[in-house]
Amino acid sequence: MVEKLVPLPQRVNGTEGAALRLGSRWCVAVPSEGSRALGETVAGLLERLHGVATFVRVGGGGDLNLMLAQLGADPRADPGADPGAVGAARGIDPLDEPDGLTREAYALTVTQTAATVTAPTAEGLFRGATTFAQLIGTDRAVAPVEVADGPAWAWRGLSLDVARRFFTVAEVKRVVDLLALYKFNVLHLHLTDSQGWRLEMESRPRLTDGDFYTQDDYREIVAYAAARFVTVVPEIDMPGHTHSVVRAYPALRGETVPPHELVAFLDPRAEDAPRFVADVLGELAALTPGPYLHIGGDEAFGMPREPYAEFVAMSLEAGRATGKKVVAWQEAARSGGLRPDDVAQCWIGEADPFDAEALRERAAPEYHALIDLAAEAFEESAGDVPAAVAGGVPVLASPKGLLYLDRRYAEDSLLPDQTARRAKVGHRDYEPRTSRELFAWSPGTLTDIPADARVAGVEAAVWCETVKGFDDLAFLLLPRLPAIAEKAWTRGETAWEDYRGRVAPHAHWWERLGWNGYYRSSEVFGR
Ligand code: TNX
Repeated sequence: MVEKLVPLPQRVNGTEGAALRLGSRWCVAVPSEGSRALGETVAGLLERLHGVATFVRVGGGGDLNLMLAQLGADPRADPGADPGAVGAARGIDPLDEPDGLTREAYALTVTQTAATVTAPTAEGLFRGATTFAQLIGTDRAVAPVEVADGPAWAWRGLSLDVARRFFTVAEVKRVVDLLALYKFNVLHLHLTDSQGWRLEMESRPRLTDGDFYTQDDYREIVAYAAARFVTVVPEIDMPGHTHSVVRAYPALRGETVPPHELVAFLDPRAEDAPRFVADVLGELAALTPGPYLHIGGDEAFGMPREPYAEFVAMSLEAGRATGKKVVAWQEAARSGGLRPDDVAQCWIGEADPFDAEALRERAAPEYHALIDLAAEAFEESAGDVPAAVAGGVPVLASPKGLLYLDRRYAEDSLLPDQTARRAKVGHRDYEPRTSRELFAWSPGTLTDIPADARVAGVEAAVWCETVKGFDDLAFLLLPRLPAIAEKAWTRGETAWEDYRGRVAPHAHWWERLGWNGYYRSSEVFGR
């Protein structure tokens, strides 16, 4: 059964004795009324993965017992603080000091009579429960085992592009389910881009003229994620990627004429710009219990340096005025405005150099000027991450060569009819890679990140220009996302062959969670 665990825990020891044989109705026991909501979330997960009715009891005597206690202590000796308002939309800071990593640690013991997760926080209990869920066999037996576990990296995220392709609240919840199963703790929502602004703004109603989340929808997503200990980090991407903004509020374009029609940026000197930035970030902060706002800042191609820096400074100030910390794409670090409690998200990587020549050859002539602007911008980006590191700003690793999941697969499919989709889904400018190739790295030794950087953690991204529906999303995320979970959670390196064998049986759970569109990779599932 251990052979199905992804991400692999720190320590797993099989123990003597008979297996735990689960019946036809399961019970999750929680320590107090205050943690009933946590129990319900865990019960729901077990039901959905295994198709067995599961109820919650306060006290002991469950098939799965969740016990709040310091690790290493007798679980009964110190019931600890109440896990509190679990299920309420609360905001966890993945980089919280001093107990960042230990907050998610847990111990799991399975004996012939019951399973018990012990952890000092509700979050740790939840992480341990997801491990238990993966240990249960199709025969409902669990081999006796002792697991001691905790994450290698504090920030383990996925950025979801709901701007290029809108996903319904129910679909985003499905994404959260997947994140929770693999112990991710951040859902970064890329809420705005040139193609659309996807969150209702009471102060600027014209922004949302297509599919969008009402503020209540957004609250619902945040609460659902919080119940699974996933913090939503919402992004409003400015000053570039803003056709949707200037379409609705042309005055924000200011005097500067962008050098290409595919480029749009906001002018910090436009009369309404400061109020606009303060209003949208203010509304976003008010809706977001988590401690971070992402202010974007990427790819403002062709925007002169000075207004770009001014705009970023304006966003930083407005973001901080809400009481939140700020995350920004690496370009925003260039002007030195980020602080040690902010986060710089590093995405431009050596693994995928921007090859202007090759792109020009393939692109129609009207794109050539744009490619040149991009090339210029990427050249300048070399100093971004060193600037962040020099300023003591933690770096979030999202190198696109490894962590952008809008990349086509190179390996064959088990099913011939998936070949057509394989050619369509995923960014055409990226080299296709096999799942195995994408497994060959480790967060501690990324060449794109200076050795003296404070690494916040790892965040994958799935950009959705090529995604036409939920099945396309499933196709890009699975089977690759769990591999990233293993990089982010597991300490030390694991071997591909071993990993492949552990993840292949998960396809059954993906289907149960509504992810039937996953790629039937021959490399992962065998031929
Ligand atoms: C770069 S990553 C972008 C996105 C695109 C993506 C395609 C980043 C900060 N900007 O706007 O969707 O490449 O992979």
